[in-house]
Amino acid sequence: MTVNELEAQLDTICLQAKAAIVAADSLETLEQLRIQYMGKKGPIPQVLGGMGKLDPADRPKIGAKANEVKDAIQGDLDGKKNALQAAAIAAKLEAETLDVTMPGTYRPQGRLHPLTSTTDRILDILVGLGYTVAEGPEMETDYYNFEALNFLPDHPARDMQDTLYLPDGNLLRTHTSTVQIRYMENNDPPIRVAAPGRVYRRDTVDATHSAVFHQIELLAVDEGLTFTDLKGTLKVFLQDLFGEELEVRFRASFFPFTEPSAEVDVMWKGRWLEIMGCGMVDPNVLKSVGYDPEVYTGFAAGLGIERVAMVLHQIDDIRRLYNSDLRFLNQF
Ligand code: 2NM
Repeated sequence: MTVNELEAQLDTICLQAKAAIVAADSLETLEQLRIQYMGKKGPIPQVLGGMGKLDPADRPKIGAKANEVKDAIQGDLDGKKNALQAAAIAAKLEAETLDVTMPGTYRPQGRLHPLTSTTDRILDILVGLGYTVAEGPEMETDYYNFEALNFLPDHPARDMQDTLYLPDGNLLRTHTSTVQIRYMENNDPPIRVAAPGRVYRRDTVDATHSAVFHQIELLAVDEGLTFTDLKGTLKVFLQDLFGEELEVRFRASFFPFTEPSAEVDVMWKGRWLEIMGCGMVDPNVLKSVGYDPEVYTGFAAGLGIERVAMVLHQIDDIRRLYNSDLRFLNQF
């Protein structure tokens, strides 16, 4: 081979390499080209190997030419590598762009069930009056549901027609007074306690009756509490719940666990509406929890949460509160 032929070979290698680098479209392809053209087994060392038969005076010329070609190819490899890396970053940024003008994902607004908001509202008022909130089991014994509350053994409410009995002889509580008994057993007077919760009656369901409904009962036991304290407490409570100007009246009634007992009516849209039951806790009830009725007196009252919710929101059928119809619930 002559000097010219070797130079021509180096020029060809250089042109081929440059063309291949321009065409490379990924960093992987570019790395393969680097190994192919710049590696020890590449074409340039091969050309240099062909210098053996050359006049020693011509060898430096070819050596210098080979170095020029290597530098030119390396320069192109570096330039292309930078370009491909920049393009990769630009593509990533483009893909990750957040378009803040896109419409958001629609999530329907949740809200409290009217029974929940009514319960919360009533408990807020009672807590404001100094009452503690207490809860208890829905499955109860005859003792907590009836006996401790001064129901005589043959009281009609104990009948299977009114109360849901379980096969083991226990029952589903018919009022949350059970919670008051448990609370009195575990706390000494003075006490102020409010018991919200689900209660069960063996009732035929219609627009105003449900076999499962909700009650809040309140109980205060202290030295010297009188019917006057009961009336004042309930009047303040009801005026907070229904309005400052509300007219309230008490009518004599009967409950096994209170004596005297009364129904509480409120004047609402021009008529008297029965809204609560109440009374002075019967001495027998105080005795059954170990309170001395000669020292302590108490008053208690109970209301149905459904009834309050129905009055406040003009709901005509109690069943609307249970069948989870969103067209109804969305109105609250
Ligand atoms: C009512 C009406 C009158 C009441 C009585 C008691 C207890 F446990 F102290 F005896 N708790 N709640 C009571 C009294 C409940 O609901 C209509």
